[in-house]
Amino acid sequence: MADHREDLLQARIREVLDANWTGTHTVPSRTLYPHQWSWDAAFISIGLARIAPDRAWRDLRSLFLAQWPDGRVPHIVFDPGVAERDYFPGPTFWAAPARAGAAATAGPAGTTGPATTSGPATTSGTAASAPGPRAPTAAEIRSGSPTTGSTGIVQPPVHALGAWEVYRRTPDETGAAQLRWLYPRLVAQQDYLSGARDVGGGGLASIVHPWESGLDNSPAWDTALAAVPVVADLLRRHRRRDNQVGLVDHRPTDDDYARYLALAAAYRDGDYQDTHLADRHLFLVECPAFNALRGVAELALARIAEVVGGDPTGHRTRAAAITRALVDRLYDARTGMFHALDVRTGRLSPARCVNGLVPLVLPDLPGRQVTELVATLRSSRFGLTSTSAVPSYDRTAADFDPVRYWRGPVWLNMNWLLWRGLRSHGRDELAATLRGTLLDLVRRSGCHEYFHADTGAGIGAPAFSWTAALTLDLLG
Ligand code: 9YW
Repeated sequence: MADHREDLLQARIREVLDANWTGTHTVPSRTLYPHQWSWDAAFISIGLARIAPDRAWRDLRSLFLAQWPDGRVPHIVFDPGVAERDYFPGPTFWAAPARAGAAATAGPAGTTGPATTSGPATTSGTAASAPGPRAPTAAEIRSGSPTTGSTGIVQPPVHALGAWEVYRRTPDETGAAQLRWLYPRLVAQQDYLSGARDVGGGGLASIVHPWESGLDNSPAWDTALAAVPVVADLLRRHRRRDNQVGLVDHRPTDDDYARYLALAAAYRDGDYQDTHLADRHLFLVECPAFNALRGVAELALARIAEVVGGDPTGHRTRAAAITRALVDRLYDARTGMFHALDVRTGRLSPARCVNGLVPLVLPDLPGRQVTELVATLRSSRFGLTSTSAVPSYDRTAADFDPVRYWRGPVWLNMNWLLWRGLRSHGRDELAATLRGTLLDLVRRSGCHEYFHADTGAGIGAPAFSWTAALTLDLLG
């Protein structure tokens, strides 16, 4: 019986991943998201590793072919075959790579000097000084993406973990060759985030837009976002598409959306440069999940470096520094969890959101924080039980909304990260409970984008790639 149920689930998952495969990459959803998204590609590769590693590598490679000379990996790579009207804001709004030219001449990770030189595209020189593979030159990185339209913002760097997971499942020569190609590019991605994006100067990367967190309308951004004026005219000039395809009640509000457009336009109009951001940009936030995933990426890079002949020690040292900075800057002992820091005001957001639990995924998180995060996970605020997965926001908050995107619903990627975190800290029983709850949810409601936080009903896009891929990984 159990086997039959698992077969059915596996078949459904394969259908979703096959239907969303374009031949070069996987889209998150045919209906809502017709291009390639950055952190989606990483999560998807982790599932594909189990059924089609060749596709997993191609997904990661097609994303990194659009990497910018300064090392940033764009949050969306636009498919030139998709009509502009099918996704907003599309290539015309972002105006990259035309605008990217200026960011490129600022040099790798915000250093000065032309990007056309043959110097390494890293600031730490990790890859360049290591005896193994050399970093790609800025020109080489750029040569991959001259015609590809992309956005100019980033998403959480889950890709090194993805690459490592794919290799771990198929540790053959093909996999090693893929790692050799990816490694310097992954290092350049990390260097961009730890260099140009350390706006607060404390060792954590700032996001310049809520979209960079991947948790678009999370309450974690509410206080920082309040500083961004709502320019209604922007919404009149640009028609939203997301709430025509998805339900209005589930999507970010118009006010939030107007702020998103204003922030994206301001960053674009500054040619995507990261210099003097503190003086001119209205949204600069250190997200606990984004930074925890930077740490996880360094640990994955240490494993990859062992295969490709890089320097694992440097990566481990950097991972430890990120964990320390997270605890020092973003942990609040009064709430027993991490919070987003508004770099402009120096204040932690009061909202208790799922991104504040994600640092559990760091294996070197100190015992005190682990114990307190686990207690928070089990408290009525997040209510992890055998019938209830972890919602995206505090269930007891007055503005908790079980259907509105990142303001309440259950998301599979966040729960998958927590599942990994619980296991890495020896909380096997709770990890098994969470796994069982997630598998039941997907069996019952399908591979939806997110799930109603009270009823578990599937909502958002119905055939969503990362839900399918990560469920495959949970199945083992
Ligand atoms: C958007 C694609 C993306 C995810 C984000 C999620 C949503 C909306 O969908 O963003 O239009 O970009 O919030 O995490 O990458 O699945």
